[in-house]
Amino acid sequence: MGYKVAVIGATGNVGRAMLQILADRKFPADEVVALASERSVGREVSFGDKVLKCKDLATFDFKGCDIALSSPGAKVSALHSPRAAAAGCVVIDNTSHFRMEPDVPLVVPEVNPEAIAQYKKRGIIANPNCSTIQMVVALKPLHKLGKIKRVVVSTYQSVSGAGKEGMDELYDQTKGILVHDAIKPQKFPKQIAFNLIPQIDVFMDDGSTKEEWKMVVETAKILDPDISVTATCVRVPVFVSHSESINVEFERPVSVAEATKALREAEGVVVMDTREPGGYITPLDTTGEDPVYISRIRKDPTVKNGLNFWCVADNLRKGAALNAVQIAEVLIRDYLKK
Ligand code: 11C
Repeated sequence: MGYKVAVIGATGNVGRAMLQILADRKFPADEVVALASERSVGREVSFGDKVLKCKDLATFDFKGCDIALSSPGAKVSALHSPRAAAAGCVVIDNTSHFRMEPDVPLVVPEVNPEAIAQYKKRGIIANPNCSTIQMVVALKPLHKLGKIKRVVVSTYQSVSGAGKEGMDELYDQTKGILVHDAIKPQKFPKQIAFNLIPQIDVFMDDGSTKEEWKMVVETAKILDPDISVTATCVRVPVFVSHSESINVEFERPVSVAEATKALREAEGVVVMDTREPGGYITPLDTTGEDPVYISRIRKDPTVKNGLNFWCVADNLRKGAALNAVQIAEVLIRDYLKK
């Protein structure tokens, strides 16, 4: 007997990727239900070679559902994830709403799979922010190697992180500018086509943005609260995949060779680093791919034990949908056996 799985927010960028990944990885589901807001009821979404018609999230009864993969937006999740959990369905929630609640585990399976056990407290497991996920997958093997003290990260985040509207805005603005028909920014605070924007999410009191704050506090919760993280998050005119320039300071010296070996051997990581033109990863190369890719590993001679590297991953897959499905796979393997 297989599982009954609900995908909440099934028409969004991440919801559609969740359905595709469940099908691709042959998740042992007897039934998959696509749920969306009232206005999308009846809309068709693909699940492998099948087509599912979206049902209304607001009236859906989660009784009998084993797992929900939820990516509908933070406010909707705040309402429906606890409702699903109360009906006995374990929710893997991709929104920011529950991530920092102490009794909700925040999980990246390659980094802290043991935290999944805490799902019993609330029936909810939080999926981290995309820019955090790819960074901690890369940091984990390095932290094991030389105990990381401090991380300085700058991100180059694709517009798909802002949903389908973000992708439409980049496409329409680019086309509009090329035909001399300027299209005003709506989703983003400034023009994104042929530009970049040093703001993702709202501003916090200290001048950082909420996206930057998420990278700091989520890394502490998932990996190690003793690592200091400082982040600058930037939106770039790329459709899919987030890139990050990461500077790491270790407690002890770590050579480029040691770091490269540890990264090559790490689960979920691919190193592509030949130090010649084109011998590195770019966002276009990783779109539709599962691993976190690492390039440009080199010494930072300006601090005592420093290394720099470049990290790229598909934000809709490892940064969201794939990570959620991987959590579900651990959940059924270790906790919800049938
Ligand atoms: C972006 N990282 O690229 C954001 C999207 O907290 O789940 C994901 C927001 C979140 O805009």
